[in-house]
Amino acid sequence: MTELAQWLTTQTSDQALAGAILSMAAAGAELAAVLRQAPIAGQTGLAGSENVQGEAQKALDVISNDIVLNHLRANPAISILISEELDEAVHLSSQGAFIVATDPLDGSSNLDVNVTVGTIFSILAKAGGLLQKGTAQLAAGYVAYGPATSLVVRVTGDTSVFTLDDKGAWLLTVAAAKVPTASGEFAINTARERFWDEATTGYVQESVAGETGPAGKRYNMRWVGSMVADIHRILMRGGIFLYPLDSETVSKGGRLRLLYEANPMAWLVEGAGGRSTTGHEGILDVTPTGIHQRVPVILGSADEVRRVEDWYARS
Ligand code: P6P
Repeated sequence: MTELAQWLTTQTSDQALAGAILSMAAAGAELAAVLRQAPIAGQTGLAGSENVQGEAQKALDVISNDIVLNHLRANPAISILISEELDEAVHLSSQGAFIVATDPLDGSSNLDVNVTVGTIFSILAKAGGLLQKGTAQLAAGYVAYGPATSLVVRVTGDTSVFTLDDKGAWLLTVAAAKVPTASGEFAINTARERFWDEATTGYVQESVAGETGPAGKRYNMRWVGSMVADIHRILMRGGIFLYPLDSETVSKGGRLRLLYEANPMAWLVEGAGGRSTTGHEGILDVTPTGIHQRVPVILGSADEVRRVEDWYARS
């Protein structure tokens, strides 16, 4: 089976970029081993600190960020790290050509109940500065710590999936992920219905109406509460993920972060033939205003995303 380093030679001639991806993959492999033992090591509790978002940090949030930081600090090609767990961007190397934006442990509130979590990353050229559109990404990926440990990564071609074997090698298991254009599965936190806008309400009501409504087909609903888990399902079998702007999140611009959640996930999903939107523009077209900026996130099967866009166009 093809290993990650070999696959990277078919995706880019930039060995430093390949090396940056390998550094994130190595951090993911190290973190996978830590997570497997965390309940035994008593590391699933709170760290007693808050991140820049004002959210209580889990011990593993801090440990994950340290593991990523150590791997990136050891790679002179990485100039700057932007992390959900760090208030400011961290300068690592003056001669490095790349910026890495990461959520080191997304969905960490699920750790106590042993549900899949992940490390999400986006790689940008340092020359473009900290606030670049998602279309400027050089590569993006995530590590999903689930029944298997998966690395999903895209440079500018296919979105591919690697699985960590018992010797620590990343083996190619899906050469080109394809998000089915049509789907009968939506992912949204329906407990937030009272905050939704007209477009979200309209789309969900149409979907729930199933065969009896305008969608004319039956839908199912999934919501893990861990973006990496929900997006991986969508990449593998289709569906649509919605964390739209609502009356409670509008003051912050949304719930999920642009640079290290929305942009990398949109890069991966669009690389697999899916579609992404904030409701009003493609996620990758958003011009960032801050490294921790939040945006509405709607992405997945193209037909479903277009139905949501149609609702926004009408509302
Ligand atoms: P809610 C996890 O905290 C996260 O950032 C994403 O991984 C996940 O999709 C979302 O928040 C869950 O949000 O409001 O359902 O708890």
